[in-house]
Amino acid sequence: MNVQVDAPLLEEHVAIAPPEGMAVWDIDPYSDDVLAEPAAYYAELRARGPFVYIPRYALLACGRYPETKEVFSDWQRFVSSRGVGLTDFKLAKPWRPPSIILEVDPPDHAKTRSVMVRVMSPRALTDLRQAFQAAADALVDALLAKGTFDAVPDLAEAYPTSVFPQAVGLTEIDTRRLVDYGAMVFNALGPDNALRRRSMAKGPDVVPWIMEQCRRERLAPGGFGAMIYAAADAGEITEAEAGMLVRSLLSAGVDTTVTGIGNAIWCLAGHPGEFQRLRENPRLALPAFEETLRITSPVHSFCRTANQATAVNGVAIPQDAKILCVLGAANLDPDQWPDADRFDIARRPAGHLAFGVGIHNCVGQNVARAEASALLTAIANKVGAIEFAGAPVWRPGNAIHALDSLPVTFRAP
Ligand code: OVM
Repeated sequence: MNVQVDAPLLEEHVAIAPPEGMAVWDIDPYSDDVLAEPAAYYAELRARGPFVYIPRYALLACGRYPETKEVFSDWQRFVSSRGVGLTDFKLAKPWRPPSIILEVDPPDHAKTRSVMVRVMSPRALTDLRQAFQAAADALVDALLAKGTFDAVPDLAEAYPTSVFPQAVGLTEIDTRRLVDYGAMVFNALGPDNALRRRSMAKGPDVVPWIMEQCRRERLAPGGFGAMIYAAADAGEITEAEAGMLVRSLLSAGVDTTVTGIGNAIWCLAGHPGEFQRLRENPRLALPAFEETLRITSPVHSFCRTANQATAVNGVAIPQDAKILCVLGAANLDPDQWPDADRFDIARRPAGHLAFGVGIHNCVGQNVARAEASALLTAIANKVGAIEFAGAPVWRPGNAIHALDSLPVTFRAP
């Protein structure tokens, strides 16, 4: 594979002039400060209007729930095939061959999507659940014995990387490269900033390794990877397409779940009353995870591109506009969520946008839920209290809102 490490120039992102009458907001949504602590940016984005024009990137952005949902839901007007980051694939070369499920529109999307839906269907996950629970129980026991630890490396990274690569069927597991590839893929969605450059610099080491693990010969029988290659055997997709879909698993399946789990521990450590509720009723593990996703939006934004002039809620959207859909802002929209900033593990926030919405909604969400619910169930059953043991530190990311460090103590009951 041809590894292109140079990021496209900023000018190549520029597609449109400021639309008449639209609020102009001179902000860099990709500055470290905004990315680390986005709450004020989310609120101001919603307050300024249904859409704002951001001159620095010639970009539209939305963060109110109805408009964000509409843009995300309508694949005909707001395409993914021009990329879901700042780079318009019509104007600049993508850094890697585009994903054949994420960065594609119907009708091509249907074929690859249906394979992935089957591979990660609830039925396909039944056998995995016991393995997920056993790994979660063992890890939580070990962390309880430790007492105080950094929940980012020792829990949030340790858990998914202990179960997901096996579920895929990887035979060589290199946690660091898996985590670094996830960071590359998500930071690549932003502008050519320091974050993107630092991640991209790891490409020559990480990308060839990832591509090698996607080969049929590398994948153990019974895993998601082998099931994808079985679809190639059945003639549904080509052998090369199967490799690309395994790449999608490795792109989207690690950083996201690591972040969701870390953010869940942060929420529970910060809300001891909610954690006690979870202990009293461990069946709230999954609802607590959903509420974590709403409150913290591990994937904070994704773009779409308007392939035609259109209007959303009466606002004119020019053809070729890149639209930054700020899922994190929509998930905290007070017009959508009563007491929006309150972390309530029993809220059951149906309709949150953390997994997206529409035909591209997260195809791995059942896997993410299975991992998180196993882990939160183990914690609910075994841990008496979660306390901060130092200040949490957020890690800026061009598309992911994750912790960099989360020192905590697990107390025995
Ligand atoms: C992919 C993929 C899918 C979802 C998210 C993602 C940007 C990548 O198919 O490679 O991260």
